[in-house]
Amino acid sequence: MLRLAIQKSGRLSEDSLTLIRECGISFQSSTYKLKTEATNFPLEILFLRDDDIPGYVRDGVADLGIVGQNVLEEAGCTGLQVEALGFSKCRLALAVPRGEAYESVQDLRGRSIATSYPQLLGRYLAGHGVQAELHVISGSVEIAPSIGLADAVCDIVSSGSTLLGNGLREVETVFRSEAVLIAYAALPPEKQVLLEQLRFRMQAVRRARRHKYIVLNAPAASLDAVRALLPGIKAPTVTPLADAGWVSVQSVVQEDAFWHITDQLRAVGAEGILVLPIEKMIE
Ligand code: PRT
Ligand code: ZN
Repeated sequence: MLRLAIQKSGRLSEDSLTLIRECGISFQSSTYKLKTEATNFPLEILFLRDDDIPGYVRDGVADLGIVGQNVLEEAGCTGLQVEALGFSKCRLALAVPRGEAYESVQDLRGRSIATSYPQLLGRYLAGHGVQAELHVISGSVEIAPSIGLADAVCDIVSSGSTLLGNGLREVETVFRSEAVLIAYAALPPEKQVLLEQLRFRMQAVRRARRHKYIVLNAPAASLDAVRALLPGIKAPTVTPLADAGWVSVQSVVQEDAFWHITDQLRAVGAEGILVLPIEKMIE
């Protein structure tokens, strides 16, 4: 039985639960339960504060965990990462009051900076040869300059609206982060096998999210041009339509290139284009 620690309630929780469910793993969860067992995979899920997850996995109390890279790095546990998961993307950034002149990180020499990430920030500043005074606070970091606690802040940013709402301007990216799967370094072989099964499923889910299934009609004369645009996993499926001179083409296309490719497909005569989500994708 694998024991996986995920965040109980916060920004990682919902996406972590969705990923596990999309891996075909069923379990019951409720707000009050701090652990649950899957019904169709040897997996126990623990619900914890995200800050506690790296330590639990480092010490082998949990076999696996899902946590932000920012928390993992700050805890000094980077070596535990086995898989990037592509959600909860954010950055740890330095910000200064909006009206203040700022040219480079050298301007922070001797200034005070409020943060919950002293390790990551300390390493970044040392890397730039800057000595500053760090005020370590555990939350509401963005308020620090306006109440005279610090000259600048270093905190997690995703949309940037919290900085904006507190009269701050983002000036440097200290660290880029996303959710990652982490594992105990000394998993016994039988748990290692289960971990590989879980990773295989997670990769299939993630690959599916990055792709779409596309079905279209095209003049047979355009088939070479359509094939060049839609190489598919191996090759597209091509079937003749009841109308002579036309074919139906089915293939897979990357989500981020989709609109660009669609424009090009239309330019070579494709029509009746259908796009469908893919649930799992195994190459
Ligand atoms: O209770 P627990 O300790 O488990 O949770 P927490 O409050 O420590 O963490 P939580 O749930 O806020 O965040 C969990 C993880 O989500 C973080 O460690 C990051 O890896 C990731 N993440 C992604 C974020 C954000 N986006 C984010 N925007 N974590 C925090 N924020 C906060 C940030 O601190 C700031 O206050 O949101 C605000 C900024 O957001 P924007 O959109 O206004 O820029
Ligand atoms: Zn936390």
